[in-house]
Amino acid sequence: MKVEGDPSQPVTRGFLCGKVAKYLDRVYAPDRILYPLRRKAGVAKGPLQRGCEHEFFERVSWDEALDAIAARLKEIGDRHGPESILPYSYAGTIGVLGYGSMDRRFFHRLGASQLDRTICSEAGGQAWNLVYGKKYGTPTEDVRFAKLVLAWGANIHGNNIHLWPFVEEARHNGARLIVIDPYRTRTAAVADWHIAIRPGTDAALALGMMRVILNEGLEDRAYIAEMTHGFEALAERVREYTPERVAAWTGMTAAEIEQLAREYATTRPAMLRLNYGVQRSENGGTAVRAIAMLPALIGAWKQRGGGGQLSTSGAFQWDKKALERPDLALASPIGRLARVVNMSQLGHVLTELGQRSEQGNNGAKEQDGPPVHALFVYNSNPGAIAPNHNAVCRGMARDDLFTVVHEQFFTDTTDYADYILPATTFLEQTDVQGAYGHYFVQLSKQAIDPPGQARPNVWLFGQLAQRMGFTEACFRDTPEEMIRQALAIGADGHSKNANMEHITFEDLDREGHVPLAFYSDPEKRPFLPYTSGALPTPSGKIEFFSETLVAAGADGLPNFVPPIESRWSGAAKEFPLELLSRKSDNYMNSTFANLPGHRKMEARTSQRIEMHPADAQSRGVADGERVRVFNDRGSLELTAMLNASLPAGVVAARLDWAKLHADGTNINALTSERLTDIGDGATFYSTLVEVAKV
Ligand SMILES: Nc1nc2c(c(=O)[nH]1)N[C@H]1C(S)=C(S)[C@@H](COP(=O)(O)OP(=O)(O)OC[C@H]3O[C@@H](n4cnc5c(=O)[nH]c(N)nc54)[C@H](O)[C@@H]3O)O[C@H]1N2
Ligand SMILES: Nc1nc2c(c(=O)[nH]1)N[C@H]1C(S)=C(S)[C@@H](COP(=O)(O)OP(=O)(O)OC[C@H]3O[C@@H](n4cnc5c(=O)[nH]c(N)nc54)[C@H](O)[C@@H]3O)O[C@H]1N2
Ligand SMILES: [Mo]
Repeated sequence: MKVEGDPSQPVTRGFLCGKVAKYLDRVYAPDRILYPLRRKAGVAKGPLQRGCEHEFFERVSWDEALDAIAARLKEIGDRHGPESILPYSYAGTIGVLGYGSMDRRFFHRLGASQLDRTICSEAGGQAWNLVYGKKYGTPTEDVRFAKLVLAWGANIHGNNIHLWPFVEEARHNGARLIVIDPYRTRTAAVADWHIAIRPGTDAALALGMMRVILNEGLEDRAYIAEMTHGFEALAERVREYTPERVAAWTGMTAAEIEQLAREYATTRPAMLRLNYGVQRSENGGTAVRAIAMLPALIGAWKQRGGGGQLSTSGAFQWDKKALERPDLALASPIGRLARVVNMSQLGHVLTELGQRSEQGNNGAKEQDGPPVHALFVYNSNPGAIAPNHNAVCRGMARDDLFTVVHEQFFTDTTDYADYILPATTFLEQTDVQGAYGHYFVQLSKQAIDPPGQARPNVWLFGQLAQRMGFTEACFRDTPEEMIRQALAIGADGHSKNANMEHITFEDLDREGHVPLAFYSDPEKRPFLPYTSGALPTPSGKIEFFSETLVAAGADGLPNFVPPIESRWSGAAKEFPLELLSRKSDNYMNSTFANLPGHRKMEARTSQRIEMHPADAQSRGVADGERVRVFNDRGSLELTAMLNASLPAGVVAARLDWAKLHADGTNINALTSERLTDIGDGATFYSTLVEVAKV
């Protein structure tokens, strides 16, 4: 058996990233969980030695597990109110059904708390939508026509390999690649120009670039007049951002800022690849908003291959109502939609919620209501990926917390489970897929039988609904019926979703991938987003100024505010180093980290703390020495690795499983639950630490 790319897919073109090329190692891994398991009586929750987890659990049948879990959830709901039950899921699978369908129906009907899924992209996504109304972007295939590719907080080579061949083709035809990233990624290392900006200062740079562009008359007046709103106010604001001031924040020189602005504004087509790196920062929403305005200011959207891409996901309008059935909340014991709990504050939620009523950081929504008594985890590994790891573990270790984890492996999270249920991989289930880097709807058909008794998410939540006595017919829908619902297939056999009206289930079944309507013939009808018509913003235009933000009590224009956890704050006296707690090149967040082949590929940087030589020297640390990295949230030991390409004062490390570290913790022991300025997202890249020799 073999896993291969589909050569007829116009974006992925038959090749796989290094991680997924070895996917069968994962499917057939000897440590895969194959049967439902129950924690043995008397075994305390907490880290279990890797490879020995089985000893602490006993095998049960699916029937026993489902009956017991349903009974426990019922009891907890009756005693504490159903909002004391918290689902926790993210991107284990991003198939439309597997990500959010039967599970949402189940939890709505139950009256369980709703989860605000903010761990990845909310700050950037909401910021982009404030400017453009919807997340469309330059088609990935068109990047080959660009003459300038500006990768801003975007590790294309490491995280987004399917864009890379188009960047290479553009460069072959004379394009320049500029990378703005504090870390010298694989992308930055091969770029024509790597700007190692200081973390969290991107809004200042974008505003500084705008000032240069306007001072030198490089803006596109006709495009601005036709397509944008609030230009005069923005022009006034950017006057404050002189190259000298911006240089002091970003660590660039004034001349570099001017050069970047000129090069960006005078090269056509100019393509901005803005990924989610910038927005994992306290002021990341504002930064993305400011950066997203650049292509509008210079009219870059008008040229094929110019413009920008944060995500193409706005083009996929699934029938979420039919999939998730929020109306079922009315039939729940609370008779309304339940409170919303922010996933990026899981530590706080499990340890403090309901104990004392506290305003979230940054004035975020108050998450009042009962304490959480049941945690239901699927599609996620919060024991590794959630910020403030120590608080998360303290919470999950509570013996009055009932925890179910639907997983493929014994992870940092299953060590805290009362029940572990075996989950399928994407090869073992059928689903429909959208995308965030292309414009094709795809069907992923089950390719193999699930090993052991592994079962898909849709099956699990349908079964649990039966055991809870939920009689609604939707809990018995099959995956194919649910795919038809996602597509809103009407009586004529065609989808009723925007951009999908031409699609039938049968087409999709036959073709595997079908382009969205506006992308049916890109050679004859290239897709140029945001170049005509009304946009779904309040003004119908691209918004430089946002009345929506003003109404919410915020600044209608972007401005630069240094993060609290940055070199400019008082806290930097005690913890002076800015930490980038980055992803691994060879894992998907925490996925794949347990596989020996993937670990080997990651070995060079694994469990290292990369430091500028000056920062190491002033602490008496030499390359290869063990150091303690700490702040007031946590501490872990790592091996120092000197890296002169980092800005001084910035250190970098990578995400790994806590239980695969010698001291049983990971880099998220240091990250905070403070939320982003827009979207209440996680701030993995605004973290202050200190480093000391062990
Ligand atoms: N190999 C691999 N690929 C992945 C993933 C993975 O874990 N591994 N994860 C997937 C997921 S879930 C996502 S969301 C995407 C994300 O894809 P990207 O958005 O590319 O993700 P990040 O690596 O978080 O951030 C990109 C870069 O931003 C830089 N950065 C950090 N702080 C700042 C800052 O303040 N300013 C600027 N300009 N840059 C900053 C980081 O050093 C990093 O190199 O990747 C996906 N692809
Ligand atoms: N320090 C730091 N932390 C980060 C990040 C960072 O850059 N730095 N990145 C953040 C980002 S961008 C993201 S998106 C999050 C990701 O956080 P998560 O979405 O939790 O991502 P993974 O680590 O991939 O864990 C997914 C889990 O789901 C399981 N799984 C896969 N498929 C299925 C399925 O079909 N059913 C079930 N039940 N389970 C399944 C996998 O085995 C895996 O353990 O992490 C965030 N955390
Ligand atoms: Mo993500």
